[in-house]
Amino acid sequence: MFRSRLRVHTCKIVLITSMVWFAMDVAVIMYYSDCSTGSGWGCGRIESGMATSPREGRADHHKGRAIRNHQSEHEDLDLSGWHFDYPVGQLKRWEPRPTVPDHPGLPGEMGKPVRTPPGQEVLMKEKFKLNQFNLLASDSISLNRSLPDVRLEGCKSKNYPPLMPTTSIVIVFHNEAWSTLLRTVWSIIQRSPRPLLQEILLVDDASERECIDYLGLELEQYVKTLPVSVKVLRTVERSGLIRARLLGAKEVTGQVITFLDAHVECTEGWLEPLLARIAEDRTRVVCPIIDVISDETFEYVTASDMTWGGFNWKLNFRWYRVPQREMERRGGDRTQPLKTPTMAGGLFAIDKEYFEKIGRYDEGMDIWGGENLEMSFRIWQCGGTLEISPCSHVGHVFRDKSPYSFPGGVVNVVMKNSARVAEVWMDEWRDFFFEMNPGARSVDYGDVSERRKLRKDLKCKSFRWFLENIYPESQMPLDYYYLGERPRQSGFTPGKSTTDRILALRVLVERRREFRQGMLAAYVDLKKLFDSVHLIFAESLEVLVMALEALHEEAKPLGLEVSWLKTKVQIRNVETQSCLDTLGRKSGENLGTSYCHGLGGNQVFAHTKRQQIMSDDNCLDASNPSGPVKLVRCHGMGGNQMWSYTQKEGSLKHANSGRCLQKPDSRDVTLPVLKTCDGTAAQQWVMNGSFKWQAN
Ligand SMILES: *[C@@H]1O[C@H](CO)[C@@H](O)[C@H](O)[C@H]1NC(C)=O
Ligand SMILES: CC(=O)N[C@H]1CO[C@H](CO)[C@@H](O)[C@@H]1O
Ligand SMILES: [Mn+2]
Repeated sequence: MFRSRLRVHTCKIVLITSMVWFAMDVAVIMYYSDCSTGSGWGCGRIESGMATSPREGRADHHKGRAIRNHQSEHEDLDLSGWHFDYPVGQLKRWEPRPTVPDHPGLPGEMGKPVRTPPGQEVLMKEKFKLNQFNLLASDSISLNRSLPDVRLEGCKSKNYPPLMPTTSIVIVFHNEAWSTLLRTVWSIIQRSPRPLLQEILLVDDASERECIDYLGLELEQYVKTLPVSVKVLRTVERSGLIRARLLGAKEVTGQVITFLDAHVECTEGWLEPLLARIAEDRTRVVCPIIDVISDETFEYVTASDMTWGGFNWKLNFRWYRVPQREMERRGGDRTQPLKTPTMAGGLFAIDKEYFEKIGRYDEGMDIWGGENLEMSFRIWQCGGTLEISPCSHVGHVFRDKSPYSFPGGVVNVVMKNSARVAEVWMDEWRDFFFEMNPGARSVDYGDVSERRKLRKDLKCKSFRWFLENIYPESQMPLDYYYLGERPRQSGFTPGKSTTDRILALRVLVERRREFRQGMLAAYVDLKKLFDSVHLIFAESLEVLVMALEALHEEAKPLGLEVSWLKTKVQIRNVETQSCLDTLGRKSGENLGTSYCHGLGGNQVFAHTKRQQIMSDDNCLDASNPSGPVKLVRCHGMGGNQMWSYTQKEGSLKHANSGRCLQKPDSRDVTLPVLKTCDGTAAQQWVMNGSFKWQAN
């Protein structure tokens, strides 16, 4: 009877599991939205500043040279006060482009929204599916449309160097719509000082379907008519953003490479601030502020200049508020360049030689994802500077969903790329990534020896240096109690039941090439009972835990114990034996508890030297002495997020209220509460694992 019930249940679980995988896929794809073009920005936005005035550090040695090399060509120019990191003879004189004229009455002029004409809603929806944006609207807007000048007043009156390097624009596209691609091109042509715009390189990453008609010969014919050199390059097969960009970069003849996405619009004065920073110091990598072009109406909406790039434990790029420290460093001037810890990756300018020197991209990475963090860490750790220029604005069409396919599956590709970032650049902090993403351990991330050698050859600094000097506000705790135990073995752990009818679950996190990489696999070993082994596969930890818990619950009333190998660290209550669990909730929501699954993910917390209890970028936070305890974005300033813990007493004491974290009471069995400390088992929490300061 149990046998058949269990079978039915196993089937149910398998069914639920597949449904949830599907849901997860959809969720993940939506989350990464249109990130296959490298922007990862469904994910947020920024803005920030640029300036030319304060020269810093390295620019100084080149001071004299600029004047000495001064070639006859530029003799009439007064270059005093400017510092160039290029021989002056290689730089070009330039003039700002005239403002693109407004054509009132035409759709979308001045960045205004376009409304779907009545009666065309069905057609609009039909066309929306092709690119995941309102193609009907895009097609109705002039390729030369006018845009508002969104810059801060201080940007409009800035003095840029009279001489600047030339740039080649590299744009990778895949099945892009004609109107968005060509509007990108026209916005560059119309708003970039002509002498500085060496060429535009369009890299077609194996566009398919009906697109091939117009993105093929028609495009090649069209670009020949443009007033600027525009070349179309093509990959032989789908290569992904990283390899396609490398292909483009190889052909660059300008001094600076500017990477852009294929559905952007450059605004007035966008290029000068980027090139000016690089002219002074070629180790600067500069991003514009990425404004938003609505995917529904193509309205141009400015983004905040008060956010910069960060990342969480899962190595997702995230926008966070610029800390006061950085505002002060810039003297409160919002037009000054912002030193950002990481970049979104879609749009940036970099000196071509510097791009080569610091190792271009990691060619071991696939398609898309993680390359922006890899490059950000590399730039900072290897002596460069990564900036956002608040005077440069480029609009980008953000989409809710990606219209692209990802060979190999988006989860696995991103996981693999991120694992490479963690392995090469993050030193001990790699553990946070692997604890949060147990599936990453089983990913075959390939050979990283060349990238490690690059790091060594360039004498790059440690990740600790990066966290201490560039990103002290990071979501990676600088000093922490190490809360994880590496899995020592994957093997079979029998249940504790004394009967010989032991039902055991064996969790293997192993590479299974014949299935999909990065899958978690649970062996449900039923040999003793039924002479069979069942396999449960799950792409995510949440799904796996759900399946295992369902089995566990099923077996309990039958007096059977279910167990599986537990390798990850958690915070367990001594009385209830349950664990603190974020339950996947977001900032502002309550902390929870649940069955200790020992698989990491939502049950991984770090107790830091700053006395925080962190899970990813959230901290346990109690603003009210009677609770509830919430997950709140870590602010790093103590206060409601300070907790003391001693292993001996086992109490988790909230510093501000002096109260202790206690198991949930009957009102809500998943909600831990704050109570007067009494030393009972209900207030004792085991944070097991070999505690040690990660700090020296
Ligand atoms: C854009 O404007 C330029 C200059 O005003 C003009 O030469 C060009 O034909 C226009 N292009 C389109 C596609 O309207
Ligand atoms: C309560 C408990 O499980 N304690 C264990 C924590 O881990 C150490 C080894 O690191 C064991 O010795 C304890 O028994
Ligand atoms: Mn994009």
